[in-house]
Amino acid sequence: MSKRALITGITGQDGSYLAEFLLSQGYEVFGLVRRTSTVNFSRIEHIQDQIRLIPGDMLDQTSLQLALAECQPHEVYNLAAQSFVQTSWTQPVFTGDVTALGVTRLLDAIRHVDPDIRFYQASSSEMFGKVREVPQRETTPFYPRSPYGVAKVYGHWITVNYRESYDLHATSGILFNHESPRRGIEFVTRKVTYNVAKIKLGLAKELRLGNLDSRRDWGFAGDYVRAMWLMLQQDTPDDFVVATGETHSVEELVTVAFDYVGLDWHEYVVQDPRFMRPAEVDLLVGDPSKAGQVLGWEPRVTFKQLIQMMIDEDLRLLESGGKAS
Ligand code: NDP
Ligand code: GDR
Repeated sequence: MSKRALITGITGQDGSYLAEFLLSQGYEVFGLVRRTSTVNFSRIEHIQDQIRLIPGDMLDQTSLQLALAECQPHEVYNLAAQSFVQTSWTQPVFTGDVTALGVTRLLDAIRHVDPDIRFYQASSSEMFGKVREVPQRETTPFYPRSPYGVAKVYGHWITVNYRESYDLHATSGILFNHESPRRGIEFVTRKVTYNVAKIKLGLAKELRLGNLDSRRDWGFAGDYVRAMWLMLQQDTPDDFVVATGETHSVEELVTVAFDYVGLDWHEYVVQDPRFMRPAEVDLLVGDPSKAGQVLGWEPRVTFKQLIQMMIDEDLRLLESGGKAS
C-alpha cells in the first residue's frame, strides 16, 4: 500500500518540488488549495493528473478537518504561508492569521482526526533575525525582525508544544533561503535573474533594488524538499536546521548574475528606498551539521550553479515569449 501525503501550499515553489519528489517515492499526493478568483496552478500543471487537489484554507478550521478526513494522510507537510517578508509589514494581522494561527488550526485538526499523522512545519531562518550567534543552529535563540518572522516563531513553538503536549510526531524544519526557477518574482534572487535576463535580451534597462548589503545563506529548493521528507522518516520528531553553511551578500548575487551574461551591474542597478525594510535581517548563515549527521542530508547545488540555472531558465522563458507568473 502506498503512503499518502497532504501538502498545504502545493501551488508554491516548495510545494511543487515536494509533490514531484513524493510522487517519485511512490506516494499518493494530495494538495490543499484555497479558492481564488483567478486560478494559478502554473507550478503544478505538469503533474496535475498525478495528484489530487482538495479545497481548503489555513484560515478555515472546518476545511482543514474535512481535508484530513478525506485523504487520510500518513504525512502532512505544512508549507502554506503568507511568505513574503516585506508584505508582512503592510498585512501583519493577515500574516499572523495564516502563518502563525494556521499552524495551530492544522495541528489541532490532526490531533482530532488522526494523532498518528506525521507533521512537518515549514519554519524559517527569519526566526533568527538579529542573530545571537554565527552560524545559526537549532539551539540559537530567536530574535525575529518582521511580523513574518514573529509569526514563524509562533508556528515553531506551537509545533514543539503539540509534540510535547500530545505526543504528536511533529517536526520543525528551520530552512534557510532556498530558491529555484520557480521562485516567486518578488523575492530577490528571482527578481535579479529575471531582470538580468530581460536586460540581456534588451527588454529592460534597469533593475531597482533595496539593501545590497544583507547576506543570506541561499540553497536550491529541490535539495531542501528532500530534507523535509527525510525528517518525517525519522523515528523521533525533532528540529533541524537546513542550510548550505555559506553566506553571500545581495551585491555578490547581483555580481554573479550580471557577470554570467557579460554585463557590468553598476550600469543597471538602481537603489530604490521602496524596497528597503523597516527592520532588516543583516546576516544569515546556517550550520546544517545536525541534518548531515542525523538525516544524511547535504546540499548538491552551489550558489553559482543556482543563479546560473535560474538565469538560463529565465532566458529560455523570455525567448519563448513567456512571462514570469
Ligand atoms: P510560496 O509563497 O511560494 O508558497 C506559499 C503557498 O502557501 C502557496 O501555495 C499559497 O497558495 C499557500 N497559501 C497562502 N495562504 C494560504 C491560505 N490561507 N490557505 C491555504 N494556502 C495558502 O512559499 P515557498 O514555497 O517559498 O515556501 C514554502 C513554506 O516554507 C512557507 O511556509 C515559507 O514561509 C517557508 N519557508 C520558505 C523558505 C524559502 O526560502 N523559500 C525558507 C524558510 C521557510 P496560493 O498559490 O493560493 O497563494
Ligand atoms: P527573505 O527573502 O526576506 O530573506 O525571505 P527576499 O528574497 O525577499 O530578501 C532577501 C534579502 O534581499 C534584500 N533585498 C531585496 N529583497 C527583495 N525581495 N526585493 C528587493 O528589491 C531587494 N533588494 C534587496 C532584502 O532586504 C533581504 O535582506 C525569504 C522568504 O522565502 C521567507 O518566506 C523565508 O522564510 C526566508 O527567505 C528564509
